[in-house]
Amino acid sequence: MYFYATIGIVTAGPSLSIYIANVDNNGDCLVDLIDFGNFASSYMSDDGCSDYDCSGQVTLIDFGNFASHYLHDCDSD
Ligand SMILES: [Ca+2]
Ligand SMILES: [Ca+2]
Repeated sequence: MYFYATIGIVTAGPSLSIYIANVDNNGDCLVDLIDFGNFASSYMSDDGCSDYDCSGQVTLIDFGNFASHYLHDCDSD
């Protein structure tokens, strides 16, 4: 099965897999210590789910992005 993703006017695909980098990586609508544990386990790896700036590696910059959303929920801006 192939997937397509449309963001604004850009359509990407087909792709066999899609990585969505989201600081709420367990999808419970709260960025908390559980998400930090998941982030920390991928630190300095190439895990696309924690590579928020799409640099190819999970670094301190990605941690900064994570930290700026810590304790945000689905209603946060
Ligand atoms: Ca979460
Ligand atoms: Ca990165």
